[in-house]
Amino acid sequence: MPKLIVVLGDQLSPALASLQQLQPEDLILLAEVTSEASYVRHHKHKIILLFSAMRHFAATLQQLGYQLCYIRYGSVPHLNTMTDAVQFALAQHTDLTSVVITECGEYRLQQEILSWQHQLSLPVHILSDDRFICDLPRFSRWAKGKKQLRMEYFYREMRRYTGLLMQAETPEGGKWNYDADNRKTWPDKLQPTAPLSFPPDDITADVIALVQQHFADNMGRAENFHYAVCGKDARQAFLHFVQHQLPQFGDYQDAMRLGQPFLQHSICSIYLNCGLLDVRWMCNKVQQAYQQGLVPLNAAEGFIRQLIGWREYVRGLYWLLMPNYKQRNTLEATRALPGFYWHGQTKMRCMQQAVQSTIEHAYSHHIQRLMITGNFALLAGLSVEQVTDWYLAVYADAYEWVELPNTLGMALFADGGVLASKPYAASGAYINRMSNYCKHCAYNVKRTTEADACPFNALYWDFLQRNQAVLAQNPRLTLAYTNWHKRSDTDKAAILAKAADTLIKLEQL
Ligand code: DLZ
Ligand code: SF4
Repeated sequence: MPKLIVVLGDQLSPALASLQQLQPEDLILLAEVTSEASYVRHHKHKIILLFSAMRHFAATLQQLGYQLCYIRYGSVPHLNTMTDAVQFALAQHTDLTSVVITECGEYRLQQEILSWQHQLSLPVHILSDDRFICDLPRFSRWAKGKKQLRMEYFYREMRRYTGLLMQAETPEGGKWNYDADNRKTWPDKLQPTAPLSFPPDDITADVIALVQQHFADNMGRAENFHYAVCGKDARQAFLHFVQHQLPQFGDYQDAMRLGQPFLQHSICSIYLNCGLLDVRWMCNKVQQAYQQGLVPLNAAEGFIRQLIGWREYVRGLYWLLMPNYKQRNTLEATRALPGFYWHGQTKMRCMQQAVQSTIEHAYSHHIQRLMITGNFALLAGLSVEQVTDWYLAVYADAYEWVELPNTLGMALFADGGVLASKPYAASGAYINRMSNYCKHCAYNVKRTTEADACPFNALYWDFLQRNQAVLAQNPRLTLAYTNWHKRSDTDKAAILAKAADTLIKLEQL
């Protein structure tokens, strides 16, 4: 009974649940379709990565002797959606008797897939995505009845469940979390190790030409694409990280440095989230490096926490809380996203650096995303919808299951504290402590109301003042509000006036 096995652009894993059912008579469908390529204005590198990785994945399956229907972008007139692609494949291959797909990563597309049950005259089987360690029923059981869904407790359960960095029931080293050791600033003399980059082969060169032709106005330059596009290269990139960067990843994971977009970050979320890397394999490599004495515990634990803790937790929350989660806007943030999020031309050095690496690489690291572009959006009250669409579009590792909780919940506090126990709001002082940006900035980080004052400073106080009704009772903000209320009325008025002026002139910052 031949089946149609549909594989999506972020499901490029040989171990994918639907491919585990593959029989020689089955047909595998991969399709480059307009709707997926344009539901947000994806960065050019994100489209190149996925189309090229899809073509490489298809070529490997074909070499193994499997039958494929691969639809190239624009090759079939009027074929726009995944549904169109499935109908096209079924019309060409009338012997197929069922459709099999692994559950997808976005609510939007999941609704489309659910509609196949009614639209197609064949049974449709949607399989659980066991590339994640915690399946969705297990996450729901964990969440059930809890007043607060804190990542730390979920993470401990995942450590016990996987046995990673565990000595029987005890966490390695006696503590679950070594984050307190992971906030060092970048030393002047230290040179970061560059992540591995991969020159485009013929397949990628074809895709680059396609993206230049059809997505010319999207963010980024197609010519400087340098990511891995197959599992073998992605694994090599990750092993390079483990050997050369992981030893210092922990210490400096929150640091930022002028002209250094990657520092000791792995950038492997780009590969992991489209299926080129396997989360269990990555964690085992990190654990082995720790056991062999090659990396310190704070680095190994910090990295493994991102994968089996944070990543699995945001995915669980996304599916638990959608579709309502996407509508949340607790702080009523509606201001239009300023143009510099797209072109990077701003005198604020920190924003310019974060947006520039986004434009150049479809990447910026987690502190740039949270404490620079995210923090600015939070302080300025930028539209939750526009900000979340921006993150989903511009990062090569972004799919809604991971992007929405991180942006709407963590960075913008729009869920009112489901995900974070306080808003990650910070003035310029934090950015100055964790980077050398302020030394290279037209604004003065020590000033708040003067003409050259750092915009983050007045906006920070204005954020607290204008959201007082929602935030003042938060125990983690008591000190911040006490400091605000200690100020004289004249000071407060001057700061709020400066913030109002800054918000009017956002485009000129
Ligand atoms: C992001 C993306 C893009 C740009 N293009 C395609 C595509 O043409 N075909 C495809 O199967 N998938 C693509 N994707 C990834 C999907 O949007 C992704 O599977 C969903 O967002 C669910 O995570
Ligand atoms: Fe950013 Fe302010 Fe520092 Fe300039 S002074 S880099 S705007 S924090």
